[in-house]
Amino acid sequence: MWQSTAVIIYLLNSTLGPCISNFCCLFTGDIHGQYQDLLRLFEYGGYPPAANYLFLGDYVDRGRQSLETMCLLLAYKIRHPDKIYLLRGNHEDAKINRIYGFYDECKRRFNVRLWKIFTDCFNCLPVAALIDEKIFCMHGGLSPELEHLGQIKEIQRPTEIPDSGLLCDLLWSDPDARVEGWSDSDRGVSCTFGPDKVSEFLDKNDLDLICRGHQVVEDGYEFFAKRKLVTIFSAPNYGGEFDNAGALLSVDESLHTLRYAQEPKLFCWILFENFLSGQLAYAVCK
Ligand SMILES: [Mn+2]
Repeated sequence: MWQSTAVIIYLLNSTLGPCISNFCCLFTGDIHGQYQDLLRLFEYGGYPPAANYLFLGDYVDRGRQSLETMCLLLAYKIRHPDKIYLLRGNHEDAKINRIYGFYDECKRRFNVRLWKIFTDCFNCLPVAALIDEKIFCMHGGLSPELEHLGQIKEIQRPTEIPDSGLLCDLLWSDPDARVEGWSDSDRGVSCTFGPDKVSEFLDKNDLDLICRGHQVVEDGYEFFAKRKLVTIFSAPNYGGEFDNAGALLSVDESLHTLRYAQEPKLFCWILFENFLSGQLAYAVCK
């Protein structure tokens, strides 16, 4: 049954992952097994199919309930395939979740075979999404090897995550304001990129915004490169060690319409919601 689930997900998403039009949706960052917070997030944003969701990866590891988190998200994916999209994070990888908690949770509560079946499923997940041809989404960030989006379509799935190269960078890289161009990452994997690389990539591909997760940020969201990139993180009080907020990012349909009706390509309106406090912050991205 689980193998067939993996195949269903693989078939439902094209090789680039979702290329969605007119998709008024909530973007969601790292969850990391914080299942109770995932439920609060749904309570705030609406349980599928009441709202559309794009999850940016890192569902498992660190937190205590990776299994519940993954099972609920997959169940929604099967039940409402056009309402929820799950991208792959660097923790949806056997090499990583063997060490950081998911393997142990599967083994303790069920068995190692279950972990292997999840590995097969993770190897099928798409790695990037494109919303309305304007918002480019992935878990980590840009890659020095990435020139145009067509290259992502060529990545064959199922696949493991290699130690370097395009696929690795999409899931592992980070923005760094101190960097110009590309630099080595403190993570020891992949690289960091400066604001110049964000602008360059968006201009070249006629995009408005990069939306990614992967880094814990104090408010649950954080801009970079003059609001051309945003980091979303949805695990509040991450691991019990941080006092960060968790955020959802929503792109509103009417504002989208406004954008295209009045100032084509100029504005991207975004509403940030801290789903724990209910605090709202509005932002306009040029
Ligand atoms: Mn990550």
